[in-house]
Amino acid sequence: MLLFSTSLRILTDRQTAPRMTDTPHTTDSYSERRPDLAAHWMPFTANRQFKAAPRLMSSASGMYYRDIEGRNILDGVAGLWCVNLGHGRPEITAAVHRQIDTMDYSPPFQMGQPAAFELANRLVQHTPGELDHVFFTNSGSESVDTALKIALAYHRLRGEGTRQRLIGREKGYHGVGFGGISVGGMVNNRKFFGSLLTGVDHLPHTLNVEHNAFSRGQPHWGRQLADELESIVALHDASNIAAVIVEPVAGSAGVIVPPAGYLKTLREICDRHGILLIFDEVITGFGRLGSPFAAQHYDVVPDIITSAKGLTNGAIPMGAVFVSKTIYDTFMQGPDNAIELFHGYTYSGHPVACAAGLAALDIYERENLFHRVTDIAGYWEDAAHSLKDKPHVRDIRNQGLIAGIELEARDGKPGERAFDVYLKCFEKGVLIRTTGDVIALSPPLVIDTTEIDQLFSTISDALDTVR
Ligand code: PXG
Repeated sequence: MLLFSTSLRILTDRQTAPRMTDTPHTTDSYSERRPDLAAHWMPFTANRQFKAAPRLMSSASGMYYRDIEGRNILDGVAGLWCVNLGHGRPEITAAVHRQIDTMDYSPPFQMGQPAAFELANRLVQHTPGELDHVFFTNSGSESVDTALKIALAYHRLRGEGTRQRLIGREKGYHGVGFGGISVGGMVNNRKFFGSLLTGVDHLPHTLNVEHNAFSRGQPHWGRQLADELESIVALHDASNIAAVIVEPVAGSAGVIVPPAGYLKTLREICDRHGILLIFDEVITGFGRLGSPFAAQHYDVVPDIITSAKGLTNGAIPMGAVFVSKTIYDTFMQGPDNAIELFHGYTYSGHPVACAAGLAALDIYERENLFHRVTDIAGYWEDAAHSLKDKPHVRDIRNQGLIAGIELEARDGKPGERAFDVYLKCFEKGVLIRTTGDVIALSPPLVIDTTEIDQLFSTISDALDTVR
């Protein structure tokens, strides 16, 4: 009897529960009220400045957010480089709802659930070369740490356990785990946190405004910077180097596009010395450059790709690390009952994240969004470079559906001018992102030309008014 009444109650709740898609603007929702801001320590945020003048989003649909004041805000950055399909895709909402309703969680160690296998099989249809195995994580940072650990363990399994050095690049961003900040090259993300991983070295970054200012797409100067890897190999000896990790296009450091030929040269040098090449595609993956991955766009196949963000359209946290068949097979040796890799997360391949990933992948495929950027990249490039003669503009860089507009810094106050532009754009209903004095743009891949015009004309007006 008790059982019967419980299930009856659940049924009734289900029947009367409002559908999520019907409720984004209800006034009794906590998302509409201004909360007490005290307790939340916000990430990568000037907490005191923000809390004195908060910007609070309450709903999102398509290309637009709405904030709690009811203002529509064009999303020029796909949330944070992640909402590639635009906001509020009903198929993703429905898939997440269905999955959480059917099975909220199941442990990923020594057992599985079908969606993780299905998602892995579907994803590797879009990866380059022989990158046909997937390890699931919950973020880009975890993907990076996973990739670095796989690289180290791979060499050890092959009897080359001296290959322990990891090579990153100046200005690189690989998330915030200790592995990621060690190979990363953004000083503020490193300097507070002690001695980091040992045995890390860095390539020089490839940003050079003197040679390459206002390059459209890939700059022509700078391929030779990849040769610096040979110097690093000469210094440490290849037998001590496990992997090189780079972002194909650096995002967080302010949009740094690889010089023509640079990534190919890195690949050649890695091949020559048995070093694994890892592409961190957390922002370049999932259609951002007009191919599923930057690896295809640049025609350079790495040994490992790290990803996250666009994988689930940002709806549910998830990351994925793609590894080559060679790497996977190296682990699949020894006794069948031995765990091959002592690594994983409670939420690796979480069923709800997998459901979001599968629904997102359906949309990428059905709407051809892995390739859509090729159609609009030219318009995007022209629109970005139309700001060339605006006040304070020092450089404009672009690739795929990414643009970076670098401003001259105010004397002694780096980042302040760009942040003023950010605030002005927000007031005018456009969300951009700034990193230092670079405005970084990366809208959802579904942006149309009218919205591109709105984005750049708002920035243009803001540049005319900031001092
Ligand atoms: N690698 C790369 C290349 C990234 O861009 C990460 C790793 C870490 O991902 P998670 O999911 O752990 O945050 C990122 C994240 C920005 C900005 O400056 C970019 C990211 C994160 C925060 C801000 O636009 N990318």
